[in-house]
Amino acid sequence: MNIKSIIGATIIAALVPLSAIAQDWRGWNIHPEGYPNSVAIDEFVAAVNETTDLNLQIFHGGVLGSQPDAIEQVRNNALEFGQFNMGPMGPIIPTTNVLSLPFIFSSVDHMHKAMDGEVGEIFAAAMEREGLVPLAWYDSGSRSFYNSKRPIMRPSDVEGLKLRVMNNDLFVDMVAQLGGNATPMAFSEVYQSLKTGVIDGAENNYPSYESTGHYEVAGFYSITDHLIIPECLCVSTESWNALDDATKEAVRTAARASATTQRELWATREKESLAKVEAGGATVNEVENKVAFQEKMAPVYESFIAANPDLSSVIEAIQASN
Ligand code: BDP
Repeated sequence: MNIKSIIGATIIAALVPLSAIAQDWRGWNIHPEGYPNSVAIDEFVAAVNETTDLNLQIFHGGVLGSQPDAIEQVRNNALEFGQFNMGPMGPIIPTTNVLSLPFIFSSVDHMHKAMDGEVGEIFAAAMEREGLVPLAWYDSGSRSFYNSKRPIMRPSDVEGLKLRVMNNDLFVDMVAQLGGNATPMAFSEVYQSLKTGVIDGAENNYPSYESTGHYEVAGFYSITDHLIIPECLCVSTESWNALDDATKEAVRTAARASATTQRELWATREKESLAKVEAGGATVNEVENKVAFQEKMAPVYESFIAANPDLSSVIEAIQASN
């Protein structure tokens, strides 16, 4: 750009109200088309494009990069929105790490109740300060371990297993307390790593265990339900602040409606995915004594609270919201 065009562009920017410029927003999503989250985001995109001057486009399947990178990109407004799991958010926005503590929620209903109420506001405020505005909370069910070696019945069955976790030291510690070895790894690399034996297993909900084909190469799924982590539909604070109030309202309304859709689709997909992995040869087992797993997590909480004393009130707020 030469100096003339810079001056020209500056004058235009100063004269034209932001709302009058159709703004293009690019969004990140890790899941393939047709996944509950993807369908809900498509609905969000369509509603926003119809009711506002914004022009949204979503890129499914993680084609715009890994989740930790995408979170940074949206924070920096290099991408305008994204649909994120709160697991990889913790290393970037420490308050949100509370959501990655094993067994922090007693059920998915507890998680919804907390996130849709005052507890959700605590996380929203922390995220807004760090460049992300959560517009609505999506469901991600509960996560359990799966591996290619054996069914996990008790904590000692995890000993020696090499397990992939999402990018967050809390999950490394969680697996270590059970005697396993955790490797943080990008979601897109897990299938190949399971297939070649670089890792023995991983952990996830039924829909992701199924959609990724991990059940084909790690056929023992054991219901530990150790993590219940919400997901957000987020927009960069910078893009958000540039909107007028009416547009903000329309975008939020579309996001909330999409979360309702996502949660409904999620409930159906969980059942479908379970049926599909079982039909595909996976063995799913109940864990009789989940409390034994939960008790092993005491040191995870102790070191977390020692390192983040200011967050113990957030843990208490979650426990009180049940
Ligand atoms: C899925 C989440 C997705 C994560 C993925 C993972 O929806 O955001 O990236 O797990 O394990 O359940 O990386």
